Amino acid sequence: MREDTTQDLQLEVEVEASVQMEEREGEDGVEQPPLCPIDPNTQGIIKGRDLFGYVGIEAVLDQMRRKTMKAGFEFNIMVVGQSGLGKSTLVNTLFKSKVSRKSCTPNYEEKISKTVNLQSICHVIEEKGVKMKLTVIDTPGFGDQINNENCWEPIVKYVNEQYEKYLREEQHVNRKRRIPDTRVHCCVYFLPATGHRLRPIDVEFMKRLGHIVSIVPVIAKADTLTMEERLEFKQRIRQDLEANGIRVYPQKEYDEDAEDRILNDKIRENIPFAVVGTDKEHQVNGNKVLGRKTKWGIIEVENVAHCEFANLRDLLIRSHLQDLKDVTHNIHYETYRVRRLNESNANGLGLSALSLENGTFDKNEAESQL
Ligand SMILES: Nc1nc2c(ncn2[C@@H]2O[C@H](COP(=O)(O)OP(=O)(O)OP(=O)(O)O)[C@@H](O)[C@H]2O)c(=O)[nH]1
Ligand SMILES: [Mg+2]
Repeated sequence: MREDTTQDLQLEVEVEASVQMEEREGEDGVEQPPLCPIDPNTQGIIKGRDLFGYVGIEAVLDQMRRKTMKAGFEFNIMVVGQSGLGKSTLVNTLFKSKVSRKSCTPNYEEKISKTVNLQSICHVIEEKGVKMKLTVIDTPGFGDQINNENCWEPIVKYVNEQYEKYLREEQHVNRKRRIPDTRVHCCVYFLPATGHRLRPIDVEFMKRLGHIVSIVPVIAKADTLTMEERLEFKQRIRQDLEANGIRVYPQKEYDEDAEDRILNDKIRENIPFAVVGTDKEHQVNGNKVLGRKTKWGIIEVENVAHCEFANLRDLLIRSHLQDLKDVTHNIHYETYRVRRLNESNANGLGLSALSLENGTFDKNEAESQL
């Protein structure tokens, strides 16, 4: 009891002293030496029961957490690559794997067939009260046509269309409080495990995509590679990516600090992830595991000793989800926005219709939305 009174008194003295200091400073505009010496060890940090100085800034984190939990996350991944590399299978693996096993039970029992249209698969996943709307955009594979020239166009068009949608929403006079985000936050690009190096078509495709979206390359059907082949192939792909100036995620120039750099360097040393996909579950030691059953054993998809699917999933969801969203918003979308607004300023009009290369809005639709 006595202790408290003494402390209160002390606090009062401190407050009074600081008021006096302010007054003294203001008297003739010349800075005066402080009346009482400042303890160099505390340096103005508010400690313990100094409730007079407590503002509650740290509680902002709780506020942000509560708001984000209520609002939930939206995260959109796109899978791209040659036909038959296992894109649709990997999408199923992702939804069937630990990311969602508890919270959704997708009915994918029917056989996966060739993807002919771009399609979105969406699930709301909930873990410890945090909701995430995970959308995976499955795309038809390329490489089936005799002429594969411009096979990247539908993908580039789709990505840009989502930016355009967002931009138009942002420019509405009565815009929504929360603009639905359909922008592609990450593009998982599938490379065949059978080659020696990056193929010209992959170089061309990734070069174009790398300017508009974050690309995470993966080696598909990695169960066909031995451990040595896998290491060697990964290294060669990294060399080729660098030699061709292909920008893949996480990019060095967007590392925010030394801590980021250390974490991202590890990922950069490990890409492309060698993945295996499946939509089947098998019994291993009494546990149900996602795996591919072969004559010589079961390849466990979520086992890091077998393949790098779990590393890919951790990168996309556990460690870099927010960063992928930030890079999409602050870099890719921003580049798109600036270009579109410059174009329309140059025309002296509002947002003009998109050219084919950018998207598909026709002029009437564009005007009616403005
Ligand atoms: N060995 C092996 N086979 C796989 C793997 N993933 C998928 N497959 C098989 O590859 C075949 C094609 O798989 P899909 O998932 O349809 O391939 P896709 O890339 O979606 O093909 P498109 O829709 O034509 O673009 C199927 O028979 C799958 O069972 C894998 O990791 N390893
Ligand atoms: Mg498919």
